[in-house]
Amino acid sequence: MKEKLQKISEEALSSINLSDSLDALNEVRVSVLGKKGALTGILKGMKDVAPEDRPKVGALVNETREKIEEAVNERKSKLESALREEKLRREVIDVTLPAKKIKIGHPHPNTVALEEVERIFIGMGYEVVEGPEVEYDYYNFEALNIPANHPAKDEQDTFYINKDILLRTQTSSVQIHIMEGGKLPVRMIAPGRVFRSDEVDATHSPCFHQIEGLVVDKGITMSDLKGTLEGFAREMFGDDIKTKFRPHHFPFTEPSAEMDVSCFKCGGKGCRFCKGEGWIEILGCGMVHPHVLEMCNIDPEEYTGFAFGVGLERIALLKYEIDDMRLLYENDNRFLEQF
Ligand code: 2U9
Repeated sequence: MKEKLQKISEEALSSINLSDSLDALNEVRVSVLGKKGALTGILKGMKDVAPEDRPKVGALVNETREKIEEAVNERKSKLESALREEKLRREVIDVTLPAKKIKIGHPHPNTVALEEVERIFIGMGYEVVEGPEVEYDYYNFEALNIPANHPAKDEQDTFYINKDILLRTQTSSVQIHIMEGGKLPVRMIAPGRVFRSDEVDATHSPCFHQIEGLVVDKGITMSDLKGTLEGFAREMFGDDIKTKFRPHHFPFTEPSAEMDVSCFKCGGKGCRFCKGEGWIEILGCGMVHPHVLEMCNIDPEEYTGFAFGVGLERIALLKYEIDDMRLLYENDNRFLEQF
């Protein structure tokens, strides 16, 4: 028995010293001290040992177990400290390396254009008002003189949540909410995201931004509209530009017009930028339709108003001479960094 234990002990100690990883060491430990291990096997065989020899053999087995456990623990702490040292060597930080440059972002061209438009209108006493992007069909269409089956509903096809609720196609619904509030006079702009089920191309996107304006007061005329929008165009595109109003049609304004500015690249002679026209279309506008005022409980005999709408992306593209709207949404820093 003594020889058997001696053999187990020698083999175990040699395997322990040869273990080169914690896993290998654990395998050795289990093979000797585990449930089915060699030493445990000896303990299980104690019943076959003569009763008078049992205390001696028991003491010998315990001694061997203690020796092996001690060797395992010693080897374990050696392996662990070697691992720790190796980790420290691998994770050494070179404090002399140059630091990574922190890239500082800057406003998106849309934001720069929006802030410029807001600055100009705030300067003229306008309030900036925002409203919900998810709207009732009533506020987006009906209240703007676009009843069910009106052809304008086709041009402004959008994403419907259900038959009464949709993603707004224009920010005009914000003005309707304000007029319904009944606080007159109104002098406001409503910037925000709008949605249309349009295919993406160089000039269209299913999601873009508008800035709409509304003035309602006693005695507001088309001259107020022209003077205000001419003033805006001069501040935005330069003092030398001329403006031109062309008759147009919108269901929510009567009369309606589109405003062009003389090309600020060529001064109106005609160039690649204005496609040889000498003029660039900037916005749509008109006198608020009496029916729209009536639907908001405003008496069109007492109050009149004008309204306008500009596409924010259109302003940003013109301002920065960008020829494809998609570039504004790709978030490619190499592009955005230029502005
Ligand atoms: C109310 C009454 C009237 C807002 C207006 C336009 C003309 C217009 C376009 C500009 C470019 C839409 O984004 S775009 O395609 N908008 O031409 N918008 S008048 O008229 C209103 C608004 C609110 C209560």
